[in-house]
Amino acid sequence: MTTAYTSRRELLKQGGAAVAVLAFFDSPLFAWGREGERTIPFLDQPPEPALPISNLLDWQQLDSYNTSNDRFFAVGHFGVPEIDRRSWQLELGGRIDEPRSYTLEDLKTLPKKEVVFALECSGNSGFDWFQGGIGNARWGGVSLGDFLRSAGILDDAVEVVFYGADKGKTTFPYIGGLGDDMGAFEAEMPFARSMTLKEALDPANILCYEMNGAPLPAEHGSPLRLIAPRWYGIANVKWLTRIEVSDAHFLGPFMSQRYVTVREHELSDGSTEWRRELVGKSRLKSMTAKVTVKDGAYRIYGAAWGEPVARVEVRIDEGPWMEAAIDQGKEQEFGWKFWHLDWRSPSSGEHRITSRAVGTDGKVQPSMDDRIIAEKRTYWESNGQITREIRIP
Ligand SMILES: Nc1nc2c(c(=O)[nH]1)N[C@H]1C(S)=C(S)[C@@H](COP(=O)(O)O)O[C@H]1N2
Ligand SMILES: [Mo]
Repeated sequence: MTTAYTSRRELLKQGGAAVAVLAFFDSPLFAWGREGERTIPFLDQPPEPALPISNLLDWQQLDSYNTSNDRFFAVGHFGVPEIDRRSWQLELGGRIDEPRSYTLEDLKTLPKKEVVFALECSGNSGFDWFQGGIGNARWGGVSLGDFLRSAGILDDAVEVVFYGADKGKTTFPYIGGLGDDMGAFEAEMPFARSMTLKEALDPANILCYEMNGAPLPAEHGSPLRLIAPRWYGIANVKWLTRIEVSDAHFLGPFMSQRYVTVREHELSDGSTEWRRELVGKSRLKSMTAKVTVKDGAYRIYGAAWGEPVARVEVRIDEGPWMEAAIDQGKEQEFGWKFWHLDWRSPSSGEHRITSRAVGTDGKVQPSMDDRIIAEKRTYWESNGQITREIRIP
């Protein structure tokens, strides 16, 4: 497992020069870009957001590897809950030796762990106005796995459920079995998501109380949130109040009604099968951020994330795929990668720029007509290749 902390320690073993170079490229001093270059605006600028999601990333302004806390996008389905930070405690219960409550000070006595992780909303790129639901930060906290294990997990445990302090009305449309004897009803429920016990024990997960070295801000889940670096934003439960180790499968509304991908899947005999799948693990993706020019030399910049990225390729119009150079984030297992490609002598007029990430497992970010994207009838998990349009003067 690579965290910011362990990778730096590993680098120390490799010798001072490498450390100095990498530390420089990862430091705020490394300006991503060329001095004095000018951005050529894309023709396809996103319209005003249709939902109250604050701080959507403005891709053309992207210039620092970590997104600052006050510019990081925020999503809350039931608003930001009011939490009294002096009396707040985390409850741990269910299939463990003994239920217990923890103050933030209790948690801070455990070893601190940091992870650099690009957190993306699973709805990002699902709408034309929603292209900036992503940010990259250094998250600090304690290992979730170590925390759970220290409580003594019982043998029959299969899942871990994470509850937030934020609550809201949920409509249950129809919960009947044979016959519709149980009609729709409403109930007030806290935001909650679960993972299997095995997924929860992934050493990458942390119970997080710090963001980019500062206390976790209110809108990002203060005082404590889950950071689950292999997952979309939805699994990263904010404002934690309770963790339950369970012997049953949890089916909260954010795992069964909302955040479900529906596909109209064609079977080999030509018939159609409707598939409903839970939105969970993040997917391989890339995005072109901006095109700049300096003294007539054009350059394309972008980012890639979602799964371990081996390389990024870019094509102009219907041309060949060209490999981009990765500038930043190489040594971060879960951080986004910043890349660039020099665009030699573009002709004047309109052009289309498409990027695709290639995973370390050889997987390629799907094209828009790949069936995994084309068969989708919902906007979640929109990791198809994104094309941006530009006019070169
Ligand atoms: N308790 C709680 N946690 C939550 C949510 C929420 O509404 N309530 N929204 C989720 C979603 S959909 C996303 S994309 C991320 C966003 O995290 P951020 O606001 O820190 O960017 O939080 C997730 N965690
Ligand atoms: Mo989200």
